[in-house]
Amino acid sequence: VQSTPSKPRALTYKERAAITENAVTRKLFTLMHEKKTNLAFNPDVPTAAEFLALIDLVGPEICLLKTHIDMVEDVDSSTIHQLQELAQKHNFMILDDHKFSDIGAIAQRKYARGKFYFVEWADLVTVHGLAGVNTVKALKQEAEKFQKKTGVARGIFLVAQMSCEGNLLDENYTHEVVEMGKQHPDFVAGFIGQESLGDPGFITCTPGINISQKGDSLGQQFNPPEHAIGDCGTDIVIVGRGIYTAADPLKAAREYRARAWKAYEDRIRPD
Ligand code: 6AU
Repeated sequence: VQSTPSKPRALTYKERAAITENAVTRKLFTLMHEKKTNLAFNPDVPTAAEFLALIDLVGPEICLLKTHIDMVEDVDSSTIHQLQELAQKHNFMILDDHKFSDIGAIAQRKYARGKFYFVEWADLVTVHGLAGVNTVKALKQEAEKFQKKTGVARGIFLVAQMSCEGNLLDENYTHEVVEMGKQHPDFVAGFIGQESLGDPGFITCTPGINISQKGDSLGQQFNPPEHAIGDCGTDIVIVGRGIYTAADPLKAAREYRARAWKAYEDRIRPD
C-alpha cells in the first residue's frame, strides 16, 4: 500500500469534498473545512451521564464523535436521542466503532435492528474486512433502504490497519481492504489506518493518538497528531484517553485540535 503521493497530500478538505463520489464523505470534508477541525473524540466511559456530559463539553472542538455505544452500561433510547441532539447542537457527525465483521445476514440484523439499530442514528460505522466484501454489501443494502425512507445517506469506514502491537493486519490485508473500498466508493467513506489509504476521495482516520503517552499496558501504540496528519498524510485523528482522562478535557481537546489542524495546514502549504 502506497502513501498518498505528494500532490494529493496538498489537496484541501474542501477540494476533496468536491471530488469524492460519497455523500457522507462530502458532508464530513465540508464540515471539517467549515468548522476548521480534523479532530475526532471517543468518550469510552461507562455511564450515559458521563458520556453525554463529555460530548457536550468537547462537541464544539470536533468534526466526528466516535462511540462504542455498547460500552455505555445504562444506555437506552433516550441516550441515543440526546446524542443526536448534541450532534445537531455542536455540528459533528457520529461514527459508531462497532467493527462489524460477521457474515452479511447477521451484520444486517445488527446494523438495522437488534438492540442498537445503528443505521437510524450513526452516520458511519466501522467494519472489518475479515469476512470479505459481503459484509459491506449487506450493510449497504440496509443503508439504501434507510436513505430511500429518509433521504439521509449513511457510510462506513473499513478497518485497514490497526494501531496495536502484534495485530494481524499485514500489508496484503490492508491492500485487499482498500480494494474492497474501491469497489463500493459510494458507501465506503474511507478507512481506519495509520497512513493515507485509497485515493483523495476517501478519508483516512487514525486512532492511537496521544501527546503525553507512548502506549498502554495492553499493546496500544500512540503517536502525536503531527505524525498522523503531517508525516503519514491521514485526515482525522481519533483521540480518547488523551482527552477524557485529562485533568481538563476541554483544554486537552483544544490542544489536540490546534495541533492536528496546524499539521494539516502545514501539509497543504508546504514551504
Ligand atoms: O485514544 P484511545 O487509545 O483511548 O482510544 C482509541 C480508540 C478506541 C479503539 O477502539 C479505537 O480507537 N481504535 C481503532 C478503531 C477506531 O477502530 C482501531 C485501532 O487500530 N486502534 C484503536 O485504538 O476506541
